[in-house]
Amino acid sequence: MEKIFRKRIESLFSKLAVEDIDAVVLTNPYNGFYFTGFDCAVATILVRAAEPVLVVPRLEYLRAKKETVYGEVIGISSYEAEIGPYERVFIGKTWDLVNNILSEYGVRGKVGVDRANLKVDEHEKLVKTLSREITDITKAVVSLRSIKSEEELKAIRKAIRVAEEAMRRASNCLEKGVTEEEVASEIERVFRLNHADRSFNTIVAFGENAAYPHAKPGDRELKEGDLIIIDLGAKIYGYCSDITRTFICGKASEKQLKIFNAVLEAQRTAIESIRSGKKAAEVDKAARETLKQHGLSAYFNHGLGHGVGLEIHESPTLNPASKDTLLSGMVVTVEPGVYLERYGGVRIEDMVLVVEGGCEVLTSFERLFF
Ligand SMILES: [Mn+2]
Repeated sequence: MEKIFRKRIESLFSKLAVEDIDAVVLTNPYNGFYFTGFDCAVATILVRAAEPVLVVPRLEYLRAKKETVYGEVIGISSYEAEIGPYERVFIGKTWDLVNNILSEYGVRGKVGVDRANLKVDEHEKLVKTLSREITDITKAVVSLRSIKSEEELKAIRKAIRVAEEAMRRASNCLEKGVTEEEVASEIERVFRLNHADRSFNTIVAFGENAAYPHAKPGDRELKEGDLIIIDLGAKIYGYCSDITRTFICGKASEKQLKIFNAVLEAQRTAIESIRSGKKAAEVDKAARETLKQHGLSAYFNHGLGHGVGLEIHESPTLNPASKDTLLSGMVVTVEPGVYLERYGGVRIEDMVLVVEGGCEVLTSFERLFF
């Protein structure tokens, strides 16, 4: 395990080599997790050729000691209080502690910070306190995280397996009279019993509620003729999965079939267009053009997809404005949808792994149920 994290830190510094950066301070907890295995650090300090130092809230100190794969842990508290004999706690401000640590390690040059995560006033405080040149290294971290290693793919595949088991369970619950909340709770029971968490709030939407891409499950009961959107994701070892299926209660109407088949075709066209080197915006366009041919593109009100990893939405982004290029090793969703006010909606979402010359569809749950 330690080797994996060491390698990631080395990769980061070799990416930053041209910028002459000797130390990095990460404030996004997901970035911290990626380099140390602990998910809750307020600051993760990486100094070239040294072990990482994690600054964690005092109450997380023991868990951090246990879960951090390698490196030092220091608890932080903003107020004076008695300290336990086994604790290492700094009383004061986070940036003061970070500054002390950098000085201890003799860091005088430029410091890289994942600035995208920081609120403006926090960034100002950081600049003042560190009194060193600071440079934004968000891009380097984002691009490292977007390419998944074998170990990460293993975790993602496992998260997908649990998600698909939950989708199976949910699809077996779709009897008339069941509520959205009841189906959502069955899904989350499957997660829990498989040592998984949810990657995001589970979506179960019946009938007219399926017109809201991010519908919240409520007490709506399932009725004959309803479109049903279920969007769920499990999280295992920190890694997320994300899958959506659309079902119909009873017999599908012609209009429902027309929408469903258009979305399915848009998804297929987009998936077929994916390969390493392809512009993400082009893949979005492939789906949008297909929906246009069916007169439905105006009802596709979100982007085609997103990267998935430690975060449910991460780089790259697949939408018309995206500047991202898909590369081998990226894991992305492909999720076209059509939503009609007061009627309902259809969305079909799968996860794919970008490879040379194409992609591997990681999700395997059937898409057609009627
Ligand atoms: Mn998604």
